[in-house]
Amino acid sequence: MVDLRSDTVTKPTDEMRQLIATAKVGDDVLGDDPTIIALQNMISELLDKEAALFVPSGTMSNAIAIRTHTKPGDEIITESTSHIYIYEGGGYAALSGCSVALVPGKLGIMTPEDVEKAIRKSDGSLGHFPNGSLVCVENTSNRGGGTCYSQENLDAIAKVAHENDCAVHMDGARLFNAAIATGTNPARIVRDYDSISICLSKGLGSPVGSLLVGSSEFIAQAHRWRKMFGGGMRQAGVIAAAGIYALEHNISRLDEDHKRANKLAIAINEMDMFSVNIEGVQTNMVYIEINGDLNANQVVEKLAEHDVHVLALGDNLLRAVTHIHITDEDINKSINAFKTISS
Ligand code: TLP
Repeated sequence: MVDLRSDTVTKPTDEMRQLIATAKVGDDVLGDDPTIIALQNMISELLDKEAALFVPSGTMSNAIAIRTHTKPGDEIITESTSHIYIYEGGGYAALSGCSVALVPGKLGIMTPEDVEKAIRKSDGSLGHFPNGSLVCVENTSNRGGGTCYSQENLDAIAKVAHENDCAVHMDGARLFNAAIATGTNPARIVRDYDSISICLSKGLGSPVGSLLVGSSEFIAQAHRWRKMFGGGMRQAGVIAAAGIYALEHNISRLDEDHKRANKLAIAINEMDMFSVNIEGVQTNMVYIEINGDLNANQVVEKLAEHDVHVLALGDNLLRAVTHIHITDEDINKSINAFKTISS
């Protein structure tokens, strides 16, 4: 089975399972799980920030970040196709009491000018406006196609946010894909960001877990919100061990996923029935538009007959994502399956 539905489908490899089996654990709610402490220290060092918090998921990590940075009645500013807006159940509203100002993006990427335009302040508005207090930037942008922000743009957005008394959070679920694709040190990418969420359970191949990273003060407050959201985990060193393995072994290999996604994108784009915006294929994702009579669900079913699995994300839109289990052979098999349907 070639499973291109998401990079979240990855399963721990034998080497990773070995570390899971032998991990030293403690009670992390009491603060004494040595493996979690080691993982949190590792990511803080990697991103050159003071502290980090291990959490169950990327969604919870973003939710905790939003709750920590804002007050009920505030507004968050984010791109119109961001995960925080589309795929997190409206958590910013339900869990943080925030409204959202949406910024249009090109392939999911915002400009600092558009971010500035979207920031509304309660002060000076006769109380008409909510208080924009947090800018959220997704890098890579999932719905943008797995696209990367330029460093100049990231720095400028952080500057605009801070000049307008907003904190700036990065949903870096796939930050390391961005780092590898742009050849930039991850610490440099997030230098001006107040908090960063990274996912261990996507391209990095861990079974569970995300990390929220920031200043010691921010993480101390986030720790309290993690408790209230029910995200405190006890002997979770068993999954943190997988995270340590992932950070040590699975970052540099992301380049292979990017090359395979590129090959798949170019081949599919040559077929009459499908088109891919190649400009948007910068990391491990391929968004495919269907031009023929079949809709996305029908194409998904036909591909499944060839044991190739992708996600339908709209009437005419498919997504294929490469990851650690996808080989060159799998890419060839997928190209052939698409060809059969297209012909
Ligand atoms: N993305 C998943 C789905 O939820 C859409 C996927 O298959 O791509 N930020 C970004 C940018 C994400 O893409 C995701 C997951 C998350 C946050 C949430 O992570 P989890 O699934 O751990 O809550």
